[in-house]
Amino acid sequence: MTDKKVLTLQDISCFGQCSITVALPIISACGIETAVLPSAVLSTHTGGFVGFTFRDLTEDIPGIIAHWKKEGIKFDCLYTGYLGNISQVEYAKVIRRELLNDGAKLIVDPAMADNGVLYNGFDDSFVKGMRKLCAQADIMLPNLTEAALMTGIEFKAENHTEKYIDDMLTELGKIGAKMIILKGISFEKNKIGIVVYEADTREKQFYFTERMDKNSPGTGDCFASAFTGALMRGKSEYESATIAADFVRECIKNTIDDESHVYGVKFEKAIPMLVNRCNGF
Ligand code: PXL
Repeated sequence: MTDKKVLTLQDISCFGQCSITVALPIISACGIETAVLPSAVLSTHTGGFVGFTFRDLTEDIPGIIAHWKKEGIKFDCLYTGYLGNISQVEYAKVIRRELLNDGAKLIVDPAMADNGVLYNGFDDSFVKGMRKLCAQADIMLPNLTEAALMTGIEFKAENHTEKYIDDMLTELGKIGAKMIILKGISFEKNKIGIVVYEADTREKQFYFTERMDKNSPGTGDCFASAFTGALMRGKSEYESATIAADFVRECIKNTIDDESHVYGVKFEKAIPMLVNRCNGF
């Protein structure tokens, strides 16, 4: 039997529990081999640290792709996250064409904004480029801030109405991704959730869980990684999204009592739960 292989394109934030440093252990915990294509190297992530280093690795990407091509290396999924430079969208397209097996998935987490604002260093042209990458995706995983930026609809943090979410999904559906998993929906004060939306059929399925009173960088990466791992283990998109949502809730639960731990979530403590869920327990 051949197991699925994932390639993830995102940055290495050397410290800070996000991007590749969470994607590798999480997808591995799901039982799935993961290769990395680092988009940039930063000393830390950009959400709360000052004076971080940043090295854009765009120049290294074509040589890496060419070598893999020569070796006949192929993947069953390309999962993209934080890009070091918007020109990397073109390389994601090349990888999709040349390094993916038939039936492989392109999963795009448009990691560029949260809590109503763009991450440090990103601008409108980055949003436009990310929208183009999302257009190619089988599955895109925006949070509400990213969805608002890509659709031009106003961002609302909470107290959402069904109409607000429906309008957002209709506009997101026009981007071109086959499936949209929109995160950060809140119809009730103590609940937070996601909707899994199929663009063609307009079918939507919601999932809600307990809202935790803590906002941490890296939770989007934990979600996308657990989702990717579960999906590659053969779970449906909806089940994978529920596993990812529960996993993120557990990550935050394991962090909430430590007030000094503000830069990320203790995802390591929630890995046993993720392994169990991937194994069907
Ligand atoms: O977790 C998203 C993320 C990834 N990579 C870098 C970031 C952030 C969020 O701030 O700064 C470098």
